[in-house]
Amino acid sequence: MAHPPIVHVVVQWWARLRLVKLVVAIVHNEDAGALVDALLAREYRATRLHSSGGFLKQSNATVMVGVEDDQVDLVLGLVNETCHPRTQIVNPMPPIMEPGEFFMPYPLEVEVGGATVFVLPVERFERL
Ligand code: 2BA
Repeated sequence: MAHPPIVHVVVQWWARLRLVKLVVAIVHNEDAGALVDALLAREYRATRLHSSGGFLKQSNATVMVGVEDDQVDLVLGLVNETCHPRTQIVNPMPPIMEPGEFFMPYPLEVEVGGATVFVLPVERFERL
């Protein structure tokens, strides 16, 4: 069987060695569309997942973007441009009370976002 030319082997090797990161951005539902549009306009590939926050139990969006190392800051810039902080009002859950006890619920103001972002190293990336 013929061996592939050395150039081909080196190119394949280099492709495997390129550093890829996964940017995971948890954003407000209302900002997710603008973020995905901005990413696609610059030809980044992105996946939007429906998620919900553990604390507020409200729906938010998780946007995953696989990019090469040197593109991470550009992606973070787009997240920064499109995702804005908001304040939300939370009604705290009443505690379990004994008979005769009284609880006055005060709504709490919580600041959410712009975005919570994790940048993860990717061991292997394939499009099959
Ligand atoms: P949630 O868990 O629903 O949190 C919404 C907002 O409530 C948070 O905004 C924060 O301001 C507040 N909050 C959360 N946990 C709290 C606590 N134990 N005590 C007081 N306040 C608390 P962000 O920090 O901007 O987070 C927005 C969303 O991002 C979160 O929604 C969650 O879905 C995600 N997230 C934030 N930090 C995370 C982490 N370390 N790991 C995984 N997901 C995270």
